[in-house]
Amino acid sequence: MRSTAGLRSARFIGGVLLALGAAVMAWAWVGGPAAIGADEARVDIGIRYSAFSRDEVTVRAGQPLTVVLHNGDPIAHEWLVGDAAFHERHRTGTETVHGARPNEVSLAPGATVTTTVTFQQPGEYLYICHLPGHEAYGMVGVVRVVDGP
Ligand SMILES: [Cu+2]
Repeated sequence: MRSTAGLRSARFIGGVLLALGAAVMAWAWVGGPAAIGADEARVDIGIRYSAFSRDEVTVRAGQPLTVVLHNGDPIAHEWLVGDAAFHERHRTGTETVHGARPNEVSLAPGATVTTTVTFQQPGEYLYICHLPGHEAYGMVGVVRVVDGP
């Protein structure tokens, strides 16, 4: 009967919409801020076409932030996070390879590096790739550190 078919089709469309809603919620969860309130926050930051996959992360002061960096480009990049004075030093710096400090990461082509940084003071700390031209191209993001619990 035609009305039954119509009802089935309405149910089917409802099911599709529910699935879409769930997918959007899952996406929003993955793309949302780092889990504030957890003992440790963890985020993935990919690099593709000289761009960070996310340009904002929020954590609480004193909360360790683990960052999994994946360089999907065939060229090297950096992930250097700190305050304004830190970036001024690195803009004119001569250090070519980083890795000894958790807030300074060098990424070879295709490399995945995991680092953990903890900010004790609330504020905004930029992360930038300081290889020549990359900052101007837009390889900049920010860690927003909010007051602890
Ligand atoms: Cu870069």
